[in-house]
Amino acid sequence: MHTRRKLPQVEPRNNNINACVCSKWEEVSIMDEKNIPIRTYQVCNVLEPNQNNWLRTDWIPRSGAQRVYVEVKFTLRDCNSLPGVTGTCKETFNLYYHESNEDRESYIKESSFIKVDTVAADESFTQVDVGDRIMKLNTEVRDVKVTTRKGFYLAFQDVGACIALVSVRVFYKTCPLTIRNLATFPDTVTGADTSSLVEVRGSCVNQSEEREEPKMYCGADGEWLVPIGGCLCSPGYEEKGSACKSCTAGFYKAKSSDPGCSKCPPHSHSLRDAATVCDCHSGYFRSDADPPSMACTQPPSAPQQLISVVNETSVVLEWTPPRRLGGRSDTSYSLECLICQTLCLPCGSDVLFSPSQTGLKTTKVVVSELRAHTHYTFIVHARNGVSLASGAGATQSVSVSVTTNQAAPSPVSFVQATDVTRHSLSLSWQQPDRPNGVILEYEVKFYEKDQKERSYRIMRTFSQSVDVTGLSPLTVYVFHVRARTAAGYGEFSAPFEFSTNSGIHALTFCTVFIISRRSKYSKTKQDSEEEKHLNPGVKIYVDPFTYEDPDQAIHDFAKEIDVSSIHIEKVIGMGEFGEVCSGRLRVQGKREIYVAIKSLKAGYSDKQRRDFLSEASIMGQFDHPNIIRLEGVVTRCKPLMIITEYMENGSLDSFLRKHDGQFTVIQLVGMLRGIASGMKYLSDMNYVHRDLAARNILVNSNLVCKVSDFGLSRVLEDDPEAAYTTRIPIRWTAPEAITYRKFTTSSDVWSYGIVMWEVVSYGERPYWDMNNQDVMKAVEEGYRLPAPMDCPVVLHQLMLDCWERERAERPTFSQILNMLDKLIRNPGTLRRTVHDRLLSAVTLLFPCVRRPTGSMLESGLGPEVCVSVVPEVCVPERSMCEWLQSIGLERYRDTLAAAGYTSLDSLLGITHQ
Ligand code: ACK
Repeated sequence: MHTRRKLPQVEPRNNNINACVCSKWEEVSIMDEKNIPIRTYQVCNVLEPNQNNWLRTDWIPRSGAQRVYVEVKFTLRDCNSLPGVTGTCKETFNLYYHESNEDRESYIKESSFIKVDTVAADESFTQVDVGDRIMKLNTEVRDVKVTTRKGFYLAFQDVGACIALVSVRVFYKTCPLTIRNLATFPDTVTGADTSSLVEVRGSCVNQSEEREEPKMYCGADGEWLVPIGGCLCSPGYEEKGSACKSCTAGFYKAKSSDPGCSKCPPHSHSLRDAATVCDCHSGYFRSDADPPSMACTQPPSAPQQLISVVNETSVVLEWTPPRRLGGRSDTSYSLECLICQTLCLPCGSDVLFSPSQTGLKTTKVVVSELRAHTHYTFIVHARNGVSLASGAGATQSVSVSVTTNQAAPSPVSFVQATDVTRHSLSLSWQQPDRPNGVILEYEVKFYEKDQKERSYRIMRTFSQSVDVTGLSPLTVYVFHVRARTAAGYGEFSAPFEFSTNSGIHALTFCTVFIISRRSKYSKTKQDSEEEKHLNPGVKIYVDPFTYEDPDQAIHDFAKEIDVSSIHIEKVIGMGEFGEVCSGRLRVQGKREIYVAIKSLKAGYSDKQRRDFLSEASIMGQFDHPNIIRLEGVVTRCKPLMIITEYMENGSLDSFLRKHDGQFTVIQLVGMLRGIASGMKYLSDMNYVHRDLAARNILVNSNLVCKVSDFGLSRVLEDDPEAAYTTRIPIRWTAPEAITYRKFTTSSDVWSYGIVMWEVVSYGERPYWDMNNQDVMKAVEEGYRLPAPMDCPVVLHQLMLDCWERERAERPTFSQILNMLDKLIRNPGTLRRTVHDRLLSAVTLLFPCVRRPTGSMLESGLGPEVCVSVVPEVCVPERSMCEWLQSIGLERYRDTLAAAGYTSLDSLLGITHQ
């Protein structure tokens, strides 16, 4: 759609169109077809040749137009209808123009005009038409480019026609004002050429903004061509018609590119028009990252069901997501770690959180590198995108307090050698970075580099240095050091290599013998365990708890048995972790054997699994006829099982009780010998049993006794309170092990003495029904179990030796074994019992003595007469005391006194009955 702009209309009037002075144009009034008078310019000099009549308009301002259109309405007389005009009559006229800035040019030369066109009539009229008053009006339009001056003149040249100019209309074209794509395009004058396009930039309508520069081309014919770019209604406004109208209350528009106003999302509202965002209802929030189209949300409630599992110095924390997530899905958790003594302070940066401490998407974190045996509080915070939003308040959290366990020390990281000679060197090292408790001792393992680890030596020391002797000259040794706390051994250090010196300069030897006879057993130093392992190739027990992965230990030391090869027959008892059954095991290629099957009851914890399997990891390292043999384990299916050889007679204590008095002394000593042999093997392996008791010895059909039950060693170490709980076998345990947990082979020797007593007394309970406190007190004060009935003197003496207060004074298992072997070889030595000795002594002096009975029972020291009492200073009944001392039976002084025998005279009443 285009518009035609009129230039000042050129009516054929004298005041604005003028004929030249010589011109024959005349202004004439005529009637049109409807009989309305109109003014015209006419010329009709058809009879005269060479006509040149000019009619010129006034100056027409261009008004910005570049191409003007001239519409001429005229009538023209048909030459043929005029008689006698042949040759002179014309039926056309010429249209000229002349551009000029001058609006009042009075005379313009003909030659200054430029011809636009020769205009011919479509229709001409005749005399008839005139008579009929038919006006054959022609309309011709011509366009002309006018670009150089402010205005122009038009001129009509008649060259001999009969014309009447009825009207001349001069106009230009514009593309009209329009709105397209929310951009306003102004009324635009078309271009100068018929083919030219005028590029027009639109301007965005009110409350809108440019999406892309709005442009449109205005064609020469006044028509707009396809619009380019456009505008979008601003935020808060939407397009209606060709305008932008504001969003009403309850609606919003956030971005100009949004299609229109939208209803406020849940938990939000807009009270005013033109809202670009809806405000959240009270208690609801929107994070910076939330789009305005998202519902307003809330922070999450606290995480739930926080549980902690402590594993040495690591804690696994697990929780369930908050009950209310606040309408969001971006809940994350962060962990606060506090170390709590009197005050709770933030944990140090050395604590590790896996996968991380903050920004957690999972509900489980493993916190490691904590201090051993320390109280910690962990707070788990739940957050989401609006937790920090203004006014959202503090995050919701849940907390748990835990105490870490004891843990093995970290590895020793630095070892150095000084004072290196050809046969020795001094090794020193630094305490581990994380001792995780009091370091009880260090273990040094070393071997000749060439030997690799085929044979090695072990030394133990309480200090951070040790003198290593007995080395070969000019030899490279590899050293590893590890520390031990109550929680066990840490890992060995990395290897440190040191070489001994050459022997060339070592010409002088100085040997010093220090002979110190500490006791009859002190020739072998009980604690100098280094000496035990000087022999290359001696196998050393490996504590499975030093393995980071307990399953690795079990695979290193125990064979996995296919459950299908086990045939369970019956339940034979209840163990600490579950039922014990008997059954048969048939391994391919081997004969079927009877086995005992210990199983781990369902619902066990990780720790219980570890403790249960640790027994197999320990047992699997042993291979001795007096140690219960491990056949294998079942760990790949449930229940977990430990399969051992079957011992037909079950545990020794109940077996002896069942067969009270039925064995010869030699048979009993044979049993004791077996146990001593098993214990010697264990001590050679550096294994401390800690729970040696008749109930933990199993007996097979050949009366062979085997040491079993390797579960306690760890239990005691794990439980710092063990000494004060019922778990510690007080009656069997050496005083130093009870009081300061000094468990050694020497404390096992003490327990062995108790086992001897149990064996000889056919399963009697040590210290009978005395309570543990009284037992500890009595032992501390020097009381020792008396010889059981018919106890060979030598055996009771051996028991007493095992119960020496000073552990270094106790015999070694090797010595015990030698002694028992000697006794077996010389059974005569076993004949003399403690009672015989007492009675014979009394009888020697007093031929008719009476044996004390009832009064002993009443004394509360036991049912038997052979109560052993550590000698004290004999004061009141000197002669009696001296006499007992002289016959080596001074320990019976109190027993005799309690029974009323305080003087030698009173002994005269004792008889054999
Ligand atoms: O005294 P018992 O018959 O001997 O009852 C206990 C019970 O299982 C719980 O420990 C018996 N027991 C344990 N290991 C074996 C085994 N290897 N052979 C036979 N009986 C066993 C033990």
